[in-house]
Amino acid sequence: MATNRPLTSELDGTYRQELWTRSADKAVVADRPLPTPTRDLIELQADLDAHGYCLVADAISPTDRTVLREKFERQWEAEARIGRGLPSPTGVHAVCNLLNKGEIYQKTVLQPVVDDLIEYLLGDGFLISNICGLQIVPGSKAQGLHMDQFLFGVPATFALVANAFFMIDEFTEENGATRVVPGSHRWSPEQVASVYEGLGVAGNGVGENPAGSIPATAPAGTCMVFEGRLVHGAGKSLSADRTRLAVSSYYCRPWLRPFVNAFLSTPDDIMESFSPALRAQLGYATWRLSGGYEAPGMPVSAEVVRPTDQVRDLTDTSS
Ligand SMILES: O=C(O)CCC(=O)C(=O)O
Repeated sequence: MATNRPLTSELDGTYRQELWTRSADKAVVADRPLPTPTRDLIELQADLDAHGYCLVADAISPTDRTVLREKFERQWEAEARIGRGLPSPTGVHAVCNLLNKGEIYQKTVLQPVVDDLIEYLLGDGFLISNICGLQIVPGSKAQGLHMDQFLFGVPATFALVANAFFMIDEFTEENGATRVVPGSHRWSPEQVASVYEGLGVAGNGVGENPAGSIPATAPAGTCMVFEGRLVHGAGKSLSADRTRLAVSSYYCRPWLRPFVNAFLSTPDDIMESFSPALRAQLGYATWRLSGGYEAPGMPVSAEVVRPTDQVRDLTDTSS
């Protein structure tokens, strides 16, 4: 199981060797079939190596899926009412920073098999970057194809970020299953550049499903883990009445800045309610020689300004 463990090897050079081994692209079996849902870790890792994504079977129970769907929809409506919803150029309903918004989200994303796969991609000490809900609704347009790590602006031949996409509904082409380009994580810089010509996260101007991509279809309850170099994008809704919800748990390497700053975004009482393992994934742990506080020679900040208007669970009517 993945741990945010301190290594004794950080200064003796074994760590550099370990990082290099993790970072180098693995040799892949030619013509490996596209991923199908499984819980076999070796198969899942081989799918990640060959295709840039894998499908973890039976990651969320039907009962939890019902609770998650209902809770997400109420939270989205409540945030929209107070003007805190994320703007979406493609019409998707999105809610950010879900760990603030109900305990069920911890249970959903903290799973040993997912941690193991994220550690396989990003190494130990990985951080939660953002946990959000993404619901494609009738009328949602396709997103432009993109790589998640493109935002860092640094071409890297290894994964900088990774995503665990919990499918709360069955993913079908009709309801807007995520579009993927299998194997694109091993593309050359020239191939990657060609994808970005005229495209972008906001869409390709017409909102149609992009050529060259396939829908990552799978039963409800599956978790699609994919790495930051995989070319992908949200699919277009072709349905008049069906929605598609995913809880996306997005991670980064421990030396990158997460999308959401947990120290500013999580009120103290909620942070204190988290397990030490979860707090470590939110940055309450050192990694190698980084991430501590009051390190020798480091002045303590003179002023700490911590917001108090974070959005919480707006579906909880018990208080
Ligand atoms: O919702 C999806 O299928 C993909 C979303 C995505 O890639 C994004 O928001 O960047």
